[in-house]
Amino acid sequence: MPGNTILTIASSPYKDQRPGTSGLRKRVQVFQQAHYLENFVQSIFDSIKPPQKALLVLGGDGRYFNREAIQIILKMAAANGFGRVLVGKGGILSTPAASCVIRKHAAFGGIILSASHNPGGPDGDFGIKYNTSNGGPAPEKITDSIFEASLKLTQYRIADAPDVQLDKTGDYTLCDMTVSVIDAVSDYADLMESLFDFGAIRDLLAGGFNIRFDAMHAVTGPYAREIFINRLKAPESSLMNCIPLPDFGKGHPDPNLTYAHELVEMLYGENTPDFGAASDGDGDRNMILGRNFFVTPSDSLAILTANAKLVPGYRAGLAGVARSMPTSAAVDLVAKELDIPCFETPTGWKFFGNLMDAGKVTLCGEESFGTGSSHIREKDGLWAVLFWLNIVAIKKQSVEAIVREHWAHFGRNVYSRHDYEAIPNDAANGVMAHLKAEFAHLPGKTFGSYKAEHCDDFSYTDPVDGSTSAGQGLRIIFTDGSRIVFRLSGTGTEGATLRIYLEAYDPVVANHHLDAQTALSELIAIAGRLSELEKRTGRAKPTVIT
Ligand code: G16
Repeated sequence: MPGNTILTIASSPYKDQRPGTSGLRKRVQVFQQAHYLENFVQSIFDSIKPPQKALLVLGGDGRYFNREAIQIILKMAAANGFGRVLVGKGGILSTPAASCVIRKHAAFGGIILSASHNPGGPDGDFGIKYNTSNGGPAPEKITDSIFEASLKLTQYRIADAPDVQLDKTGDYTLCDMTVSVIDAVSDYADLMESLFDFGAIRDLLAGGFNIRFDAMHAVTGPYAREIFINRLKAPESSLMNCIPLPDFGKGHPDPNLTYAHELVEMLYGENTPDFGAASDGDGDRNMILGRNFFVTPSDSLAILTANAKLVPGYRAGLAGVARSMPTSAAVDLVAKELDIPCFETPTGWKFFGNLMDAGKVTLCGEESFGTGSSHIREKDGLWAVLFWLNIVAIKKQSVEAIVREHWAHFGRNVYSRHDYEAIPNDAANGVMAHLKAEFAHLPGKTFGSYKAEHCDDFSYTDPVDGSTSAGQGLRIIFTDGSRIVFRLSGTGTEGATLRIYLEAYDPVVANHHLDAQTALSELIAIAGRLSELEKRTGRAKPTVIT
């Protein structure tokens, strides 16, 4: 009879369930194949081996297929011996809120359903990842073991029970398991209020500082309303696209200059708001804009680090900072001045977890619009927005003035990323193989004003557990510290995405007004020539420039 029966369903492996940079991301139709989601969830449970009656956190960014997936996972959790699952109301939790809830309730782990900034809807993307008890994305040794388990899978366990209602908070029973439907918005907003000077931000806004926050019809809408409208008393007009929709209003919930164009158009021109910000599908990314001014994520990390003493939660000082390898070295210069350690990790937030758990870093960030701190173990979009507002409220300067002052003091790490999306895999692999083969001849060679000094394929040894991650991106480093990095993305769902990261250091204030593409034009041309990109892929220009 439905309600109590645990079913064991025979299944066979899918061969493509290797988690990427951040969990398993595929087209919705792939996840809708028979047993596909179930296989992966069982592989998670088989490899993490939860103790009986363990506590799990579950939620997603609300995209298409979220609800169906939540019900399946709840029934599988019940069948796999979990005692209680904390699930976000409506099945929704932002990624930072999920991390916050895992930590606050000392859960065994959490499952987050999201394909982040990738589009949603029946023809869009879906994703799933496992976070460990520290609230952070599972490290590689766990994602590897999940993949191994997926290749050996023969069956999965699921309760034959009715769906749990998710729209009202409270406790419900599913077989022997309790499902607690929670509203995580206030937990998360409380955490933000404990870190930032809400009084100073409230005064800034009351004084007429005009902001726009664009939730891109994704998960942060309710969190933004609670924080900006209810707690910081910002006017209603401060919020844009704050109703979460399963297809993100047919948008691409990626907070960058290309996809957040509605906000960008608002911030560029005459009489614009003073400050603009956006976050992504699951709320962990951020973009910061001033009037007619874009703050690169790499600069943002450096500026937050340099000004952390202005923020109550960080006034006591920073243990250290970390950035992913392709992120610019702007933060390194600040760390040097503050005399704190600076770590360079591979791309992927999971690499910051050990450093934060060991108390080695407080702030970390990536060029991919991610910034965060040890308050949780995920990057955190609204946190970055509040950090900026806190700095502006204390310094009483515009965003642009704060950035220019920073550049004048530290020099400018001019930076850009060029993405070539949906390239055939063979062509993308061909570019990488060709570059690697060239590496032996490059050091010492001159290209216009640049001389190659060192080339390698970045490899990282975790200073905490000694694990090594090789093959993390091809670097060409020039004698003046400028760099070109080539890397294949681990989050795309169609063909390969080749990312080219370009960085040049310029201490000369008179050059700081230059547009990044202009300032980097010589490096861009060198990257094209060395990689034979156009010849090998047929692509003359990038799909997205950030
Ligand atoms: C994920 C990871 C980030 C990573 C980004 C881009 O972000 O959590 O650490 O920087 O992908 O990765 P890739 O260059 O491999 O595509 P998100 O926001 O998509 O979860």
